[in-house]
Amino acid sequence: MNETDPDLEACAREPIRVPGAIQPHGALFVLAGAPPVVVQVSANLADYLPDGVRQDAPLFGPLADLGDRLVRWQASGERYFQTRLETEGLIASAHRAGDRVIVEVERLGGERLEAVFSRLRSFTAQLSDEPDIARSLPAVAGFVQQLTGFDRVLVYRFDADWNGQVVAESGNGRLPSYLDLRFPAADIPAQARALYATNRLRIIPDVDYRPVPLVPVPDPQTGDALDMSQCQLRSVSPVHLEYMRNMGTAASMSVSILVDGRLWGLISCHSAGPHMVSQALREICDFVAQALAMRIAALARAEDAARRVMLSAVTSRLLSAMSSAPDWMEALAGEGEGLLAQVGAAGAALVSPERLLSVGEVPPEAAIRRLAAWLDAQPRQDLFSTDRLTRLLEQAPELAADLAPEMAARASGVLALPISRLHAGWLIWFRPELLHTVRWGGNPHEKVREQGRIHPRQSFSAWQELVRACAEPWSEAELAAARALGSAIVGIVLRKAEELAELSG
Ligand code: BLA
Repeated sequence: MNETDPDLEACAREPIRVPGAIQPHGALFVLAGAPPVVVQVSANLADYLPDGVRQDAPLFGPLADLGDRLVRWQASGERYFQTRLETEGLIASAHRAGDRVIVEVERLGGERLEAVFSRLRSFTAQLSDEPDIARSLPAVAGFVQQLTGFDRVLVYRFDADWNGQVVAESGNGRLPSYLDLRFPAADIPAQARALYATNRLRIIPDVDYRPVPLVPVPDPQTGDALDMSQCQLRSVSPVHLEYMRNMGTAASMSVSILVDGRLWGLISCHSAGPHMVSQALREICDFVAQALAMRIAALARAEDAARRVMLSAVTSRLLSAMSSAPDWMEALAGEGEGLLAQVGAAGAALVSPERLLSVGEVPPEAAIRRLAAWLDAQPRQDLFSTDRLTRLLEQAPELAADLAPEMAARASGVLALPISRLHAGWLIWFRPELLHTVRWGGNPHEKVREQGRIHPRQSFSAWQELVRACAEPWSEAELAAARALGSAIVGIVLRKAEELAELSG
């Protein structure tokens, strides 16, 4: 599934930042100028604030004090402002949108925050004790489910192509399990992902809500649509509401997990019936997602560093074996396990015009020679790698007949290193096909069309897709280890050639 598909482009063009309406679990007004005057309101404002807000006027009466506090906040340069309106039983949050200030109000939740904080304290201790990412995720899903009372809480992780997989789950059985299911990238289109990287939390307490329009819908002074990117009450894309109904969920909340500025995944929560989570508890969920994100970043860096140390130890062992032996190719092939460990491969071959030495699982000799000849004919590069043999064969259709059937199983992944400046010499590592069965939440190649508009899938039953001729991708650390070995080999080969020249000269 790719994003140049016209239907999916239409999805990605839906202007979700400017719906001109809110969800009804709160109300909103927009201030402009100094002293600030109310220029737009949500049509339901009187349900929340019967007194003190009138269009084209400053805040007055019971809200005059809020007006003063907002002016002081604006002068402070802080990004957000939040305050309780105790007598009204509301919480007000303000943020800037261009030169406008948007104020959103919601009812205060009844939760006892002291109890929540003591749970939060033991949760953060638990999170920092978990030794790896995999074990941190169920803890997070469990904590968020307990905290919010959603029927099902998922941790959803994006891959490099923005497809996603449910990697942890905590539920009460009321909704089906989605654990391990994969979902195609189109389910969360590009503009939604971009928005979720800046506004980290969204809630839809009732999928059947009636949108409440802004009054007036465009800005009365500029005629512009109100940019609601950072609003908590923003009305949601109708396509997505339909998707939720198809999933059998009446309420959802999702929290972005941003690792080093990139959307790593979401904590995605659902209930079968309408379900609201107070502003304060939502803030705590955002805090939990950020704590998890920091933990993921730290663990990933530690795992990468440990891997690099291990790989460089392997490199030194290979080098010392090579430099002390009379025949360096023989010596390298003799270090079978180390040679494979260098990049985490299942097989390796050393190819020169005269010889072919191999270790582990490799394709037949004729196929290796064909591949080396093809590599020789390519423009010189310090390394060639692919984790998809099919992609290599698209680049090199002339190889397909010889290689495809034999190579897929043993050599879906190829990493090739030139080992001689003089003649055709290659060190080629191979990885086997990762014939993994991928369970998709709905067929990603199926899309339902009606009257020219694309609809989210009706079916969420697991659908099986076999990923053929794909290997585990080569990591940055492994590519770096291959390069390090490559330049060391070239050095050793040169030195040996010089020694030889001295001896004979
Ligand atoms: C938004 N789609 C979303 C969101 C999620 C998903 C989590 C964020 C809003 C929310 O929290 O509910 C998708 N939810 C999932 C997935 C899982 C889940 C994959 O729980 C898996 C477990 N959606 C489609 C198609 C289109 C589409 C075909 O399937 C386009 C035509 C659109 N999805 C779409 C849009 C939004 C969205 C436009 C943004 C909604 C908004 O924020 O206004």
